[in-house]
Amino acid sequence: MSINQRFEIDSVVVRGLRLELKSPFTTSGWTTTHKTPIVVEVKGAGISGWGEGAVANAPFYNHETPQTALHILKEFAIPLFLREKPTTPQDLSRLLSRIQRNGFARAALEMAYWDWCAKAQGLPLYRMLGGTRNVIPVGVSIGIQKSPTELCEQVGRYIEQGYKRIKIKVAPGKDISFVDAVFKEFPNVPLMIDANSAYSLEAASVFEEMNKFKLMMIEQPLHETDIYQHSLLAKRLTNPICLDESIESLRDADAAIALGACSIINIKPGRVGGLTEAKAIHDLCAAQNVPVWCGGMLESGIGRAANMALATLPNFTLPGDISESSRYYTSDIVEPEIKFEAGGELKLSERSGIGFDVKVEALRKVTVLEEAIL
Ligand code: OSB
Ligand code: MG
Repeated sequence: MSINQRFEIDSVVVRGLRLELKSPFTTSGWTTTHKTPIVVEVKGAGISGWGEGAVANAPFYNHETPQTALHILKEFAIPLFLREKPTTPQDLSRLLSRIQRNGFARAALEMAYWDWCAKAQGLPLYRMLGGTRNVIPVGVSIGIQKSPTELCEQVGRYIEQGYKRIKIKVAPGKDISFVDAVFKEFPNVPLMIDANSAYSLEAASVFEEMNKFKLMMIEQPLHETDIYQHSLLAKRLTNPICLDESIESLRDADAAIALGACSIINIKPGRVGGLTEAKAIHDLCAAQNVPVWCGGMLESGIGRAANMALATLPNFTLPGDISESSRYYTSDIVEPEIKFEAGGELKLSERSGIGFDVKVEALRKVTVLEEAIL
């Protein structure tokens, strides 16, 4: 594979978007009614590379917000990129690792450069990343519902649409009865739960109670900095623990695995600072027999397409949170829309880069802020 050897970028455009969700999405800690990603466009040689910083609207998932991502991008990440002129996305990733944390901000630029470089080489992003298949299985994430009955209605709907596993959000008081209701109605459903850091170790006996269920995994039961506490909890559980918020880097993944804090990892390229770090975590997990899957952040098609590419790597053996565009949005800003090839399966495009076109007019309509940096 030839590597792009010249830096040919003329400008970087940052945009703040506002995308209305079809219906509110509720986790243990917050409700989202609209999504506000930061989209980066890297321009040069007649090519646009696109990357989405899928930050949450408020600092309830991790520390970042759209405003902090903009700040980091404009004041630090983009100036470093334009000054140092890295010729590969891996070099850019290394350069950006000088910036502490702020993964979503770094990822927005890094992912845009992956897309640009893949397009410059005429390669699909998934092939450039080293993907080994062009069809990926996906699951769905269902927010906290008012009652177990309403949750079961939703679960039934998504099973019918073909999703290959169901994830339900849980919170203290909205946990065991909801899981119980789902298994009563759908005894064989591949089911997992996600607590988004809502429990303390002291309040974690509810997860021991869940030893009576066969869950695919329990995602992020404790606080993001509770790596040690997760290792204690894991010893008491029959269901595997999967970490999301706790893993912001390869070093975190290494420590969590070594401590026995998790036996599965949810990799979100945004949370870990981009596709290079995501791939490094994937490789470490593969070597340690820790399965991984690609998480989601209610992305637009830009972020979703990159997540699809990442999920073609061989150790992504579990269905990812990469739903169809229509799961969250009435229309997407990419074409074609992200849609199942068959039930619960997404097929990668053989076109170069992320494999989808950004719809200029649709993008303009949802852009609330735009700035070019030269
Ligand atoms: O914890 O995985 C999470 C959405 C926003 C923030 C955090 C999470 C989620 C989801 C939905 O679970 C994933 C998706 O479908 O994009
Ligand atoms: Mg999660």
